[in-house]
Amino acid sequence: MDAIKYACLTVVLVFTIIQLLVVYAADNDSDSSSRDYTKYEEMVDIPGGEFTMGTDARNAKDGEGPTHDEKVKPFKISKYPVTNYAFREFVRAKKYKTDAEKYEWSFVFDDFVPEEIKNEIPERIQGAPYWIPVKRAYWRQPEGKGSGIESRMHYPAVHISFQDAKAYCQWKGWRLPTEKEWEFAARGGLKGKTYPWGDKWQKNRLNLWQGKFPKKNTKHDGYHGLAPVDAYPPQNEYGLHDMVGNTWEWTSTRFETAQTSPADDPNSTYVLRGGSYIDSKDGKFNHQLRVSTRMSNTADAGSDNLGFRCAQSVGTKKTGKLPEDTRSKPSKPEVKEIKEGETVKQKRPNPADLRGKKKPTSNKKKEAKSEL
Ligand SMILES: [Ca+2]
Repeated sequence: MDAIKYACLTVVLVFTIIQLLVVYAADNDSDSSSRDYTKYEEMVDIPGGEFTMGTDARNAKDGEGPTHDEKVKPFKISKYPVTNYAFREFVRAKKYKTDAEKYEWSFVFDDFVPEEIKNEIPERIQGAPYWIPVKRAYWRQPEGKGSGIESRMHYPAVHISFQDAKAYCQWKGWRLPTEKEWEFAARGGLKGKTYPWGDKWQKNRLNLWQGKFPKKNTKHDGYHGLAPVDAYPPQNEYGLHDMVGNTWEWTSTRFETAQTSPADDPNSTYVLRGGSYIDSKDGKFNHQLRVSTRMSNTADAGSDNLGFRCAQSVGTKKTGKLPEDTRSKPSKPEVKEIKEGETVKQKRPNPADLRGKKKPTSNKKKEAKSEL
């Protein structure tokens, strides 16, 4: 009898331990590896100086050209984009809720949205049906309910709005880089070059879209969607990773200098830099990836190719203080009963690449235009 008792007790104990482990894993998005993710929070010293910003290329767009002379003071900038691991530390410490959580949805690229979710979402964006507005998609569940970051701690945090990015950097005692600083850093000390490493295109230095967008991605660079922040070697002599490709990154620079809206207004527009995994080598679709690539978006924008990195003025100290949340509260999506034949327009931000193109249309099987 004793043997049976011991056997039962052992089974119960083992079962309890397994349950505890499962609960712990679910609560902590734990990664089984003992990897040191804090190394991705390193800042790099950038010397500052004068430089020629922008490009005179004929296909310059979104104010990328003409070139002009600029000057920046010495500063520091993150070696990598801010990772899921680092962003999670911030969220845990400050119980921070991102704009995507407040809106209760964000944009996910079509290829990563399960069919059953697509079928539930009849709306698409005119000219860009490959951006799907997915409910409850945010940094911790980048493809919506059921997705997670357990194995993606060293991936860039995405679905991050301007205000989210700014709040994270301020909590670290840092700030967002200005656009000038971002480009100075990306150029890595080189003058007038197309890429952070020089003028010659080099494979496997960045994560982009290879193949015919949006139907085919050959993934020669190893990644269909996002890549880990250290998937490729540093892109320049400053040792910076992922400046070009993978995710767009917020800067603190207003896109339209004449904007009079408050800085925290969801409709204020800011410059994004770096391009993302849906951009291209030659600009035949989406943006051409180079050191001067830029565009803008509203402060509340969110999608699975939109992240950030931080900067720091030389001589400042860490405060660890979160700035007062002065954001204009994004109104919650209106929840209305939908009568037959009625359409309901919900308030929602833009995906990274489509400022001002968020007018929804019905989900017809249309070919996406190759140019945004
Ligand atoms: Ca790729």
